[in-house]
Amino acid sequence: MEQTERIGKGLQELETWVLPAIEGAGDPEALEQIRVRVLGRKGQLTEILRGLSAFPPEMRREVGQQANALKAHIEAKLQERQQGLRVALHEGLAVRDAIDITLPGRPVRRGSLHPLTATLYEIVEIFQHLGFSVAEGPEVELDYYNFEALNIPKDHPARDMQDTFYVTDEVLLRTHTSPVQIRVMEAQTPPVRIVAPGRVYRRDADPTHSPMFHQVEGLLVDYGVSFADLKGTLQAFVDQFFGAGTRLRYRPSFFPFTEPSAEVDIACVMCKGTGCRVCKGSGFLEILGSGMVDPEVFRMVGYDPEITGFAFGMGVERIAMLRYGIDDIRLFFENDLRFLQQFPSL
Ligand code: 2U9
Repeated sequence: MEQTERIGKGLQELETWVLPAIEGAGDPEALEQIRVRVLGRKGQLTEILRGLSAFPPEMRREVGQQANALKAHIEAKLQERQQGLRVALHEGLAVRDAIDITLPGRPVRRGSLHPLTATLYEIVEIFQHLGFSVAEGPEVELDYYNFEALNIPKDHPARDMQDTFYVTDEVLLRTHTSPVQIRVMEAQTPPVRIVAPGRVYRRDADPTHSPMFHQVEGLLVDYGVSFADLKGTLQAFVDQFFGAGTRLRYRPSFFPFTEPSAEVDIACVMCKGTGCRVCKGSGFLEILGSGMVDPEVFRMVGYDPEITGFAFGMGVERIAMLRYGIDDIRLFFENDLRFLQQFPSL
């Protein structure tokens, strides 16, 4: 009897602190703590109910009923309070975190084009205004399109300067964008007026050479095209890109796919031709290669033997380095913001 009285008292005590505590819980976490203290695995009421099982049935009945009733009551109160808190939270949020539409907007930080992308776009756009279309092709190319069709057979010494990354003996990363022009000529008849911009790959790495770099190549094919057309087109390009009246110098050269071939220099952008550190005293800067398309190339794409054309190619990194006075090509690929943010308006 003494024991049941003690339990009854315990239940009363429990009720006197639990119910006000539930009412006073300010948030869902506090409510959960109360639930665990009372109804959890080691909670006060749970312990009481567990203790009852040791009593004989007639003693258990009365206190058991009391305990179970209290349990149901507490559970109902917990649920009620939980619901109340949820509503309060919702209303509180609506007031506290509503967007103040009278505040000024947060400024959006604008990005800018990578200096190489901007340079490439600018070059391409100038040729588009001269009537050239843009053609693109795969960076993973067949040996045939990258070399064979450009008059560079398997044992040709020109391959040494264009060693690349091979996927298989016949599949490689293109060393220039010239295979794009071959693909276009296979697909369409003259006239052809295209520029082929894009990434190219070579086994090369030093301050002025990167294993991956960008080129813009051009090809114009029609009947009666001469070297004078090539010179006029390139003069129009440099007038736009480097400034009106930029002087050009043509030096004889050799490429397996053009004959005759020429390397093209501009009068140094720094000293205008008098000789300085940038042009190493020569007064000129090499900017591109060019030539009349070798008839052998036309023969391989099945063009009329009487057809004529000129082609040229330039390295985008090289041109951007000259223009901005950059002395290390790797700066383009390190993505250091201190470098990139110097070209904010590009
Ligand atoms: C076809 C026929 C001819 C493209 C040409 C060059 C000269 C040239 C270099 C410039 C710097 C490569 O990136 S670089 O090292 N390119 O000198 N490229 S003529 O001639 C072609 C292309 C396609 C069908």
